[in-house]
Amino acid sequence: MSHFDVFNGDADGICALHQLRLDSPMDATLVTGVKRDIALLQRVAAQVRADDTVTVLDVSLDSNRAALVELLERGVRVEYFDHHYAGEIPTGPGLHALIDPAPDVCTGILVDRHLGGRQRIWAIVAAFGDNLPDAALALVRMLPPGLAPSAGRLQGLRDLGDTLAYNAYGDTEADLIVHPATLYRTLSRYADPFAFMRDEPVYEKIDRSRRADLALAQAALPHARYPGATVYVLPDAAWSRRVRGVFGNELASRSPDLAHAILTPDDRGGYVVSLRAPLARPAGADALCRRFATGGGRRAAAGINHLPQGALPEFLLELERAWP
Ligand SMILES: [Mn+2]
Repeated sequence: MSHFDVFNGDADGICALHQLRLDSPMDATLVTGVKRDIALLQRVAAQVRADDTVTVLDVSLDSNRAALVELLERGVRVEYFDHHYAGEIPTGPGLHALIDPAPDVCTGILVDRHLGGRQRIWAIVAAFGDNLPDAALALVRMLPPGLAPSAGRLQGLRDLGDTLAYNAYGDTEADLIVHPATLYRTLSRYADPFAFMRDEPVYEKIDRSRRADLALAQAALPHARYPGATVYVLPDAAWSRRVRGVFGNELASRSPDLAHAILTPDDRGGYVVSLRAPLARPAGADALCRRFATGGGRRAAAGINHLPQGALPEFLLELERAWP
């Protein structure tokens, strides 16, 4: 009998699993990848046998439905924690699902609920990493008085969440600073997040790369400027693919009245597009991206997985029209 831990490679996925395994250690095969790679369960389905068990964390059930149903039909027991869109949850004795798509919840918080807060410090890191600072602070207030962190240590937990989150950005595993399974294995030796930050060079390594990537992006010149939107086309490089989203966030907070599009070349001669609506009017990004075949996302932040080279003029036109 074997166990499989299947988890999103971002801060939330890693910290959710870390809480579970601090609480009940288990030898497991790790299955993870870049943040965008959410179809993880199908990767493992062929290896799993009927008497095996699987834990799935922080990837949409809807995106893993076929593999999940197949495992359940084979009698595999699956434990599933997630906060993304799930659709209808399969029924059956083999599935234990804790799923809550509320906007102030992340998977680390769901695991915190499941464990009655026994590893709460890591749920706080998860919430910071998933960009839910209010939820993180709510968890901090639930800590016993003696364990409440100082302002400096609180900032440390926030930095740790941001740093773990940054490591999962990229289009393929080759773009990542450290493979998320390696990062998890290193982190898993530490119950204390401050000891991890102090003693593990990998923390400093990711942090340094994040700063260097951002500095390179900040030195880039816009490809186009419109009254209501700015467009960047970053070079075909791993740092571009890592920094795309974080750079978009930074531009948005610097110029809250402008929409921002960040494009990076993809391996099919087109572009991956990350689009942010103006912070001051955070809507319309999803509608614009959905006009293209591989577009989707949320109202404030959306993307196009593959914008063909020939469709770039049309994209720029739509952008100019959406935010005149
Ligand atoms: Mn998450």
